[in-house]
This record gives sequence, structure tokens and C-alpha cells, in this order.
Amino acid sequence: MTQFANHDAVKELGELTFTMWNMGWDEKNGGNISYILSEEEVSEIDFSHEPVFIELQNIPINLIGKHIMITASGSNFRLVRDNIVETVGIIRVEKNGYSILVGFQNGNKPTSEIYMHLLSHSARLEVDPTHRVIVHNHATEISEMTFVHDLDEDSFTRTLWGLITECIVVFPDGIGVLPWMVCGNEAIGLATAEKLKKCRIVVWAHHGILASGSSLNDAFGLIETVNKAAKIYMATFDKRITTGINDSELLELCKFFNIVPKEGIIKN
Ligand code: 2HA
Ligand code: ZN
Repeated sequence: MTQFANHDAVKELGELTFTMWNMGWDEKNGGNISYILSEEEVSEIDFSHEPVFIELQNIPINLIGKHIMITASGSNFRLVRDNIVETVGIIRVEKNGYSILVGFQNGNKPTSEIYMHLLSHSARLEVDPTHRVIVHNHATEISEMTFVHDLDEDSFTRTLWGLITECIVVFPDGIGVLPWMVCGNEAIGLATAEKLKKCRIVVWAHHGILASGSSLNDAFGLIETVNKAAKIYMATFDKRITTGINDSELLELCKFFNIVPKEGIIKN
């Protein structure tokens, strides 16, 4: 039996929150992460505390019984790794809510975005059984880009694909884009989950980005790739003398890497 704070998955999450803060993507209490534990991981962790049940309506059926590690409301990602037992916890999803099994000490509770995380996990699991992770942060350049680029998601995707060769290889399914919305409520959760039925990355205009993945590293890598392209966009969009990767070059890439890109974006 491993103590919660000493488990590898918990430590990995603590390292990732610090990395994201270090990149300038998680100021103050910005960002939240959740991670579906495997059965093996669940069997390794010491859950000897008395569970605390919290009621929550409209729980997605395919999550009932799953154990999810999730960051706390108000947690500062700079400090999470130094105080895991307060800033992270594990919940078990129940029919009418969830039980806090471990963590969230000293009266802490899961992120205000918990319902969005649950809906997002549910949507991804429907289409990808290897899915496990949702990462949300305030990556800087992708947020900047939502002020100078139109918010049509196909046009946004096409722009990103044209900026770095790697983009279409890493996210051939494209990205979803939501207009500005209030965060933390059911509407943004439902809208995000709807987008995640077709792709793994959603940009929230004038707020940040969310990515899903099969591991923390996988989801983080998607955000890194998108934000790198956005950084290049922001540094060049108003002073270009070349047009970037064209449609036939993107098709060449798809052929070489055996990739099927999201339909309707590459012309011809
Ligand atoms: O948890 O980032 O979107 C703080 C946020 C809300
Ligand atoms: Zn946020």
C-alpha cells in the first residue's frame, strides 16, 4: 500500500502543475487537471480514510465507479507539489455525486470545474477507451491568438496546421473553439464535452485551453504543440512574407505519416 502523496501518479501530477506554472500558464489559481486512475493504481493507494459524499446531479453513467484524481478549487499550481494532500484528492464517482476518498485535507474540495471534467471524461471515453486525462490551463499565446484570429474552428485549425510541420501530425483531428463563456458552470461543460466527441483539444476564447489524453504527458504535449504554433503565429502574423505550409504540402505530410486529417479543412 502506498500513501496517496507518495504514489507515482500523484507525484507526476505535482510535477506537471509546477511545470505548467513555470511556463506562465497557471497564474494564481488558474488551471485544473483530472486523471482517471487505472484499477491497478487504485489497488496500490491507501484509502483508509472515511469517504465524504458530495451530491452532484446528472452524473454521466460511464463514469460511475471510476476513481479520479483531481486538483483542488483555488489551488496554486506553483505550490501543489509541496502540499499535495491539500491541493489534490481522489474521488470515486457515484450515481448521485462523488465520494472524496483521500486528499483535499483542511477543508479543500475539487476544482470548481469538476462537472466540466466529468462531462469531458465521459465524452472522450465514448470515443477512446484509452482516454484518461483532462488538463486545462491558461497557455498564453493560444489565448492571445483568440484576439487576432477569427474563432471559426476549422479556420483556426488550418492556421495552426500551416505554422509547424508537427501540428497536423500531432492533432490531425483538429481543435475545437468555443466563444467566450462563463467558466465553471454546466453550459461550458456541455459545450466542451460536445467538442471533445470529435477532437482532443478545445480552446476557450479569451480564457485558455483544455486537452484530453491517455496520460498526463500526452495531454500536456498537445497543449505544448498548439501553444508553440500559436506563439509563432503571434510573432509573425502581421509581418509575413511567406504563407506557411500549403494545402498540397499538408496532404503530402498526411500521406507520408499515414494520417487522416479532419475533413473539410484541406482544400482539393
Ligand atoms: O480553476 O482556471 O477556469 C481556475 C480556472 C477556471
Ligand atoms: Zn481557467
